[in-house]
Amino acid sequence: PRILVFDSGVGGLSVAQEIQASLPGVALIYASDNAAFPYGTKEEGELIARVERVMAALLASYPVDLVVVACNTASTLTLPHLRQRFNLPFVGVVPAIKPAAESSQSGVIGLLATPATVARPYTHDLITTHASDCTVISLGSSELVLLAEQKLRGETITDKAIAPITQALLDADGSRQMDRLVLACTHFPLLREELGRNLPQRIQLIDSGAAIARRVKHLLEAQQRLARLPDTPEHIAVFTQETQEVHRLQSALAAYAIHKTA
Ligand code: DGN
Repeated sequence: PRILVFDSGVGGLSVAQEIQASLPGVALIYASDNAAFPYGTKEEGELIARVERVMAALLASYPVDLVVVACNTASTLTLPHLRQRFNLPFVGVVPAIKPAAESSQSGVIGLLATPATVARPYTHDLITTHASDCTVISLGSSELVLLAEQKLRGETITDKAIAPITQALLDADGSRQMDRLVLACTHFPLLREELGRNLPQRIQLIDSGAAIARRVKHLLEAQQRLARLPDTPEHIAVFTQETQEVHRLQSALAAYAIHKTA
């Protein structure tokens, strides 16, 4: 089987990594819509149209068994449209508010996402449904998305760059009770180390990657697609725009055994 893992940039690699760990024999097509990066600042109608158009082009070139929309910003908006238009299973990545609320001892959880995801009705519904008895401290950051992209291009991300963001969360949590932080943008687990270094130890970072990998495995099993898998499937990466930046990603992609196509 082949899976398409889709994001605006490199954030979906945090999800691709979890899928590779749980399903080592499944081939991945990693698709980055870098021509339209970042998604977090796009108007809603524009983003829906963009994602549908790019998805149609990708699926025409790369037939796959399942699509993972490895972007919270796109998933919280476009999934119903994609499911209606394409006859294929779509797995979306949405904020891990439920596990965070369930495991929090203090009842105070943080939500770190793009400003778009923080503002989405979908996200508010998740909070009402799963965290109604919690205090949720939300912070939207576009800066962190850029920092994750820079890290994968080989740059060092300093505490000086991260601290203003983590400090804003801590300031909002004046009572110092937050004990879970939902990383609700797929770029952010790529900065897990840097974020962790700048937050007190009591705050556990929670993302959706492992749950997505479980869901993908379950769906492929149900379709009986997991028999006789190759030992080393070929993973490829495609970009909607060829830029200098894409070339600088080569070694990061190689670390995931993903090869860029021309
Ligand atoms: N990786 C995307 C997400 O999970 O929301 C956001 C990246 C972006 O385009 N802003």
